[in-house]
Amino acid sequence: MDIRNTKLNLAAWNELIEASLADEKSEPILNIDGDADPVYDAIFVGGGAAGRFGAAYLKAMGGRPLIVDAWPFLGGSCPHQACVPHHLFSEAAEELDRMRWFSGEMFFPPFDPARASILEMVKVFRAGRSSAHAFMNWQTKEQLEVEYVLNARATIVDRTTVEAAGRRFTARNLVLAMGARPTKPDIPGLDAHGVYDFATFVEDIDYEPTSCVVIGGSKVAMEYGSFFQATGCPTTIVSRSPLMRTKNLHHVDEDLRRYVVDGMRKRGITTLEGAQPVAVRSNDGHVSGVTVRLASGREVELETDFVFLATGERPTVDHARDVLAIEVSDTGRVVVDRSMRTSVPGVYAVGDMIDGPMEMFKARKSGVTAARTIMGEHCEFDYSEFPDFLHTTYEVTWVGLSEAEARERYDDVIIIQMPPTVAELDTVNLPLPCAEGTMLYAFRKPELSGFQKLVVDGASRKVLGAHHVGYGAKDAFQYLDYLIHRPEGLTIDELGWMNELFLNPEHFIQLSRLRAGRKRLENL
Ligand code: FAD
Ligand code: KPC
Repeated sequence: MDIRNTKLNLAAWNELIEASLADEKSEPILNIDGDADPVYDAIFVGGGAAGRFGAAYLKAMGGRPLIVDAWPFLGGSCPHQACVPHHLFSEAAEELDRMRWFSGEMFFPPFDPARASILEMVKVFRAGRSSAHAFMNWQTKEQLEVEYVLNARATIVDRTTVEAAGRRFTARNLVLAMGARPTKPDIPGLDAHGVYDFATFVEDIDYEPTSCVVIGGSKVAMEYGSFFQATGCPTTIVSRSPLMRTKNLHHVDEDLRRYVVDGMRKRGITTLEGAQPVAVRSNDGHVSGVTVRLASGREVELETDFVFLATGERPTVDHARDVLAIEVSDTGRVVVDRSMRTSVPGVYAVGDMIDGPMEMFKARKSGVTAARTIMGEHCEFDYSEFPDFLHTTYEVTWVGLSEAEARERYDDVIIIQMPPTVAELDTVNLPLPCAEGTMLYAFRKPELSGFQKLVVDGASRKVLGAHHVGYGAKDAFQYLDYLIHRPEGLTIDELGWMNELFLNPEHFIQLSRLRAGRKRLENL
């Protein structure tokens, strides 16, 4: 279907996307300028966050990009199967958590678990997700003026040629932006009905689970496990590593970790750490349980009708590696330099295909880095340091060094913390942090009101790290990340002289101000 000269509105885009998704034989969607030079500056294979942002930037700089995507929409896995459903489920978990703790108190009705349906939330997501897709398609065509071919799998022919929708496209450069897909662990029994990963969960689940076993200890395991438990579906997480100690999370502070993981257990989640799933059992084709080898070596049988796999993702590299012979690391990531160049001249790789965190900031900025490099700018992107977050029923946010890391590197580490660690002070009853988003907890269930820690180098007075459990701090941490990683850093004096919008989610500005007057800093 050629839509080049048609201005579809959002409803029309929504309808076209839904119809294309529903019909395997649906036509490709072409937005191609047939009058322009047939050789593009770059073809982006994949129009997720990495490909879409790269293409938009290249166009903004005066280049001519083409995006090819197998899905009938742009934006990729984030709005279709990953970040957006994750946030929907995590927000539901937060609401449900409050409703359960305050069931029948104040204005809260008695909590009715029968109304907290996992299946219903998935259906809410499925019914609404194409609206964002529709906007991405409209914006990319009408505002960003990027050409694309959608609903068409690309075949890479060589480093300048791609086939899609029965046509051949050529470009001076190729940008691989094909993302990653969930890995399937090597456990017998995973083919049974009732076993899902994050992608098949939103696509296929067709019944209401009554209990859940999550396999894996990733962020996705903690996030989805917290949601399942919050709906009233008893959940067990089976993880080889302790939660939040998996190797792809950096700078996790131990006090923050303890608050988070204890909080999950307090809410009824069973965590089996150091444990290994041995087999998934089924009955009449539907999953009935998981055999698990515990850290002690003893095997136990967990009864369940729902298994959720959260064992990570692997980049989609096979096709590009086979055709182009690009270098791929042992971990399955395409090897690139800081400008996103692969080992093959003129071929770039971005987003989840390359090393580093599989996160949106890296996807989008790596796409932009490739675009700027192609357009002749010197551009390097170092993603070794970054702020991070996850959800349980809380929003958990951190940036910079943990306290332990800081103590390894600096002699005079100062901690500003709420609630503070003071021997024999009954902080369990302290309604602090009395922060935005936790006010009801602060007044009625003080121990649920979150945790905040700032790590400072006493000698230079520079902030080294910040750690937060609560709600609404993610925004601040994006800017803190920038400030503390500047060459000049951010001192406690500068932080304490900022203007807080009281009552704020994290109290670091006002707490810093209480200490900044001292020549020799002390803990608070
Ligand atoms: P994708 O978005 O996966 O795009 C790849 C595109 O390539 C797809 O559209 C695909 O159709 C296309 N493609 C592949 N092969 C071909 C081919 N041969 N021809 C044509 N097209 C092809 N990150 C955050 O920052 N915040 C979050 O809250 C967050 N939540 C997440 C929750 C979950 C459950 C998961 C799994 C991930 C989450 N992430 C989050 C990570 C984030 O989703 C990814 O890092 C990001 O989407 C990667 O973008 P990408 O463009 O590299 O890949
Ligand atoms: C909600 C939302 O922003 C949609 S997901 C983003 C896809 S993209 O802008 O291509 O990174």
